[in-house]
Amino acid sequence: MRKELIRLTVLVLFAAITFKGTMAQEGYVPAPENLDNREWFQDAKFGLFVHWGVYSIMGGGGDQGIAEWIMERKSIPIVQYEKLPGFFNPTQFDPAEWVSMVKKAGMKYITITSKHHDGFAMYDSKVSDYNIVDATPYGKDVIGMLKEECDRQGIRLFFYHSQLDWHHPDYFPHGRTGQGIADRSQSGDFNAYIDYMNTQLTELLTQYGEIGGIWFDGMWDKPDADWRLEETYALIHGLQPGALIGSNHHKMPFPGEDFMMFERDLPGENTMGFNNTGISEEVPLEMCETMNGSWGFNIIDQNYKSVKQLIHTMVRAAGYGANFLLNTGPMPNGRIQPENVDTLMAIGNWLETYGGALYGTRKGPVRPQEWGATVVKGNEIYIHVLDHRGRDIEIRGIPSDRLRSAVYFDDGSRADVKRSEEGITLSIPKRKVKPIDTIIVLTLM
Ligand code: FHN
Repeated sequence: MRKELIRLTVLVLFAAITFKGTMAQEGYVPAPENLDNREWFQDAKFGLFVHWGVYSIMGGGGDQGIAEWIMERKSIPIVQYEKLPGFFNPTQFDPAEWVSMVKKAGMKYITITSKHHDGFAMYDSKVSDYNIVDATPYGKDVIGMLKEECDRQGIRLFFYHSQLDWHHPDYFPHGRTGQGIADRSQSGDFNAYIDYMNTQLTELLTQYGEIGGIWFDGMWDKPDADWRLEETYALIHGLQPGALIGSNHHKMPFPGEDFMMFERDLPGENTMGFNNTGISEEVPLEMCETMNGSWGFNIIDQNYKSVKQLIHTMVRAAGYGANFLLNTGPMPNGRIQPENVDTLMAIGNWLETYGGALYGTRKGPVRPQEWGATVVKGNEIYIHVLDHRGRDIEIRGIPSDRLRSAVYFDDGSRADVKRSEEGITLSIPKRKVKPIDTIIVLTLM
């Protein structure tokens, strides 16, 4: 009887939050703390994306380009895939080590998969046993452990949460992916699935204190389905008004979304073919990128991007006003690949010297160009020359009539900058060119 009463009270509370939230969501007006967090987010510039799940055990199964998608790419039946959690025992997971690494890399936040498309929850979920605490020999809530450590070391934690689910029986009708997984249910109530997802989100927003936000992915699987977005977003903002919501749906942001992301593309540079919907001027931006070609751990993928390449992408992203969310796929033992650690430490070293020309900035007056990018902070414009090629650089769009001084960022020596009608011309002598990024600071009146 008492149990039943508690259950009822929880349900009523859940309904009340949802209802209140739904009302509040109409004509969404971000709460003051949400607006503050948007500023924080834009100042932060650099975060770690983490794709970690039971799929890491398979390490891509010997194929390039497969990792967290292995269930669908190899058409593994649910009943067989469900054996994976039984082998997942990341005894070497050390959240303190992860978070220290993130700090040394100069990153300010982590976005980790709470659930990917395989439907497995990497945290202590009460609504399903298909989670790390109930279904693995490890039996510990890695998300909770990571959150505690993030709080201790001053790093914000976001959750990547997949709306697409190849495992849940009510994720029906099926979307365009996972068609080959033979034993998926052949009927189901999609509304019940959304209820389940919202309950999991409620857990994520109530079990771990204040979080950075939710990074949604997977709506593209069923673009025409009724995802009840308003309700989900209102639920999240009702529970944590400051939490930032973003969705990788490859469309312009919907009401209730607080940032816009671009997958493996600089904003507007649609090399992937699906990032072609424009760039929002209303909300902060973020681009995510892999260190090799995989999101989850892939044991054969050695196609690592160089430190220089990654820093260049980060700087260009900043030139578009976008954060850089750089991914790692931890190994099944809980450790981060040493190759990734090395890369992150090298980026961190660079940021230690040059971070002042990046953190806290906003996009510059000139869109990124082949030679580099510009960003601004207060009355300073930072010109990041990434590709010098030994020639003068003409930059149109700099308000040269307001130019007070131009110096090199690293040693404060005078830079050779000539004003022109339309902007400036920069001459950088060879001895001043840096191997990664030559930065000139323009101070305006
Ligand atoms: O399918 C996912 C993929 O596994 C990964 O999570 C990336 C990260 O941006 N997003 C999806 C594809 O758009």
